[in-house]
Amino acid sequence: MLSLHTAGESHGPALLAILEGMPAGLPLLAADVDADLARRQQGYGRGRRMKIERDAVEFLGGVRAGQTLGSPIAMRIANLDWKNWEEIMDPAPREGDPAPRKRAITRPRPGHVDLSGVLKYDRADARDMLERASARETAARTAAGAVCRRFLREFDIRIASHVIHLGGIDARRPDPLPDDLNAAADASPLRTLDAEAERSMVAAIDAAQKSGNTLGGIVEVICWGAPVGLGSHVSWDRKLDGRLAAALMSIPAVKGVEIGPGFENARKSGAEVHDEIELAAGRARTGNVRRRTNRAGGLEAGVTNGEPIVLRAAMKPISTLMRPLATVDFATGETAQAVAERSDVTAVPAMGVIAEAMTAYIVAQAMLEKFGGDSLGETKRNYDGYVAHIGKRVGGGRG
Ligand code: EPS
Repeated sequence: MLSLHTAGESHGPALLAILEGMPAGLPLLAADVDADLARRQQGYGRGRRMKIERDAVEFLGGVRAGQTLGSPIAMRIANLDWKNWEEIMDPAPREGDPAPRKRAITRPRPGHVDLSGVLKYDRADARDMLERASARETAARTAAGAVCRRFLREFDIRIASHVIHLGGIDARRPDPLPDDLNAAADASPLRTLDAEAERSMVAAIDAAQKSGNTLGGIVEVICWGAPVGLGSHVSWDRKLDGRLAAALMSIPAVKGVEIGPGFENARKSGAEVHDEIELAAGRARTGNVRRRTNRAGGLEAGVTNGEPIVLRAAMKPISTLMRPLATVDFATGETAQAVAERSDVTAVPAMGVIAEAMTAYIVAQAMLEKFGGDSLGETKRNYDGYVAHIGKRVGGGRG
């Protein structure tokens, strides 16, 4: 079972990811990972922190001579801002401890972990929680997702995303989407494909910044090339739709996930929603059939049906406001204004890249569950055998 752990605080020395379960023999370069780390750092509306960081991966284990070894892949991403925070984040005790250190936070932000975290973990300084709740952690997930993306590429599975809404502004979705969706989205400062909407979004971000406010939005993630049969209907926790939804929902500030046009489908009748099936020669990976439409978003009963997997993730506005909301100082019990730490106005474009990473991780996990293998060659043989078999199933492979 492919598993992922991350560690590290936002202003600590580094972020770490350990990805276990990748087969041996996968070609893997730091550049494969760094490309996605750089994409995650982009996006109009981010704060000064992104000017400090230059995210780059260091492989600490699991990779040799440009190939995976089958052992846990350990990755480190340095926090360049650490040098400004050593005194505050030092793991060793310092004089004055355990009293709260400088920059202690006792005025919790509505919408952040601050207050629930202080109560739950019984800490005096909300920094003990917020440093880990920070979306900085998603750099480690992005690194792991990049390894998964490299694995999926061996099976012609591609994942890309674009921003379809930001701060009250909808972006038109071109039909068909560009062949290289990520290249087109990455060329936009907001990772959107609608130039007019992009201009309005930039203006909305500038206005929010001026008024000390923040903005949320929605991204669409698409995964092409997954074979029919990933995930399973047999048990609730094996359903791939549920696993993808949980993975996307776990991204900081994501409060809604949709598979295909899930909410719109609920308002329609069955005849308007379900995707009719027809024969399609030359598509062995999908059983030589296809759906005339893809309103299921590539998933039926928690199982991939061979059509593109289409996911949407909705992100609330960032909870650190420069014009703060009312709160209670938990040290004094007095009414106060929430802390206003340096932050971003919006991070929706970055969230799309993180959502791609989480999707890559779950799809890679489902691929390895189905096809297994200790080496990439073994996984490929298992995959090829399955595809050759399902290609012959419907009508004896007439397609
Ligand atoms: C974040 C606050 C900001 C963001 C950060 C997430 O950082 P800082 O507190 O250092 O200004 O820039 O995002 C990242 C550092 C990142 O790499 O995405 C928060 O509170 O969640």
